Amino acid sequence: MADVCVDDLILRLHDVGAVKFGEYRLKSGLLTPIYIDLRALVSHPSLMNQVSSLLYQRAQDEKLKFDSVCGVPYTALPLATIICSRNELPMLIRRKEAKDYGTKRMVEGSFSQGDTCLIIEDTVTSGASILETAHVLYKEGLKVTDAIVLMDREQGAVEMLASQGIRLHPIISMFKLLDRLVGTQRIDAQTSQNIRQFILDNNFSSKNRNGSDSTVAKKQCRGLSYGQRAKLPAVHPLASRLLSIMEEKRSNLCVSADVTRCEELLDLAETLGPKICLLKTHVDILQDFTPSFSSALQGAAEKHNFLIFEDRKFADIGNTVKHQYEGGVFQISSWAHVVNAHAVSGPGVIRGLSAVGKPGGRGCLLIAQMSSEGSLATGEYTQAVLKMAEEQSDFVFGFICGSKISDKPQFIHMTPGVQMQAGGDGLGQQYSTPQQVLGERGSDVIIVGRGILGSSDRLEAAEAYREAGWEAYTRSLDS
Ligand code: 5BU
Repeated sequence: MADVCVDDLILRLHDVGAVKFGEYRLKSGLLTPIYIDLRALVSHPSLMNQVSSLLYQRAQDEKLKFDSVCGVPYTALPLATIICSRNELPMLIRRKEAKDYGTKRMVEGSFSQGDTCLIIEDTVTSGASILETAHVLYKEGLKVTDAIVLMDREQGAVEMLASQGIRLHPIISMFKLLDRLVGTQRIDAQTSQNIRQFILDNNFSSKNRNGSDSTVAKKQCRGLSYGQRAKLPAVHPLASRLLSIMEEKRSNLCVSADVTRCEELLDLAETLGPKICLLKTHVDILQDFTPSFSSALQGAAEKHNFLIFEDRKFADIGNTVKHQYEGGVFQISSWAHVVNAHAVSGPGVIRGLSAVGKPGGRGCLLIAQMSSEGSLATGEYTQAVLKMAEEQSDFVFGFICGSKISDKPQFIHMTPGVQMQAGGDGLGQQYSTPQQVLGERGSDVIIVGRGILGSSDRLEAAEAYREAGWEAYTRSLDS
């Protein structure tokens, strides 16, 4: 009976345009031959009822025990509402916008500590959005053991969630959907075959992560959360640490602490520390640098769990940058987790820096593009930088760039020139918004200086950027 209902549902979904074939470019830039968009369901009440019944039926068939139901925002929210209303079950709402995060509740509805919550989702690719909702529920003391999803794209979500202790129960799987549509002559066998190949080539599950030539490492990193990327086999240990911090603190914000006094910089580290994953310095603009400043900064980084990035932009021959990195007044390698370099002098610059930094677990970003108007770091130069990074990925773990330039999820992309409004500063700096940088151009980290430093309430401004950055990232995850 359930199978008949599913067969019928597949055709109805196709009828209302919720399953589309062609070439669709996801926000990540990846071209997909099939696009599932269940947002349109709300315009079809009888379909909404049919889907909700099937989801709830599945919970009963599996004899799932739960105290409440939570739909992953937004598309699954009305489905969870119908299920709860019809069956008189308590519902929980996960807030997506945490306006006053930390003071406002992230989960609405009443529950007791230790209650089990069943998650409902409309469609899954990697499973990242289910996991994210589960994490919000865990933080409130709830348990999540099962999730039911209408449409599983069969790209590894079942395995990924199982590895996190969550059983995923799909109603429709991608291959079943294709079979049904071929069987009813709605699509031809070749289209189906192309999609199957695409799905097999783009599987995010950990069972495929078996080294540097794993499928996942070859593919786009969108769809993988920061936390998942932190666990990839090919990831640099420092990148792994940074990605874990980003996941844990829900922050992809790097503050550019461009101030000229040590006290003010330490004050920034102390105040903004909880909001950021990285703090970026220009140590050579400090008027009163002393070695005790760098110890104090390391203390703040330890306390608030962020990494220190000295934006030194090394650009000389290998032998010279070795001295500049390790010695002189600043002894950068002793306190900065991350530095960056221009690749203009060739790969020797990385070898020189690596000789100093690698033994201590430090890492380097290559400047592949710049935010300033008229920058020469474009086109072939950017491609050459990418190649150089790939050749020395035991020390280089990412890029300074305007948009994502590498599909390898182990590389972290960081973008300066970010403010809430696009524009410029009159001296060549060009600003984009967090949504443009993270949502549309696929970068991972926003670097913000004057957007925060120029505010009368720097903490409030940092929180606004953190929130905007996190929103842009979560929205792009399953797109
Ligand atoms: P702003 O105040 O948000 O414009 O500061 C940007 C910071 O990032 C500043 O420290 C620059 O030196 C740094 N930066 C940049 O703006 N653009 C680049 O391409 C690179 C670094 Br590389």
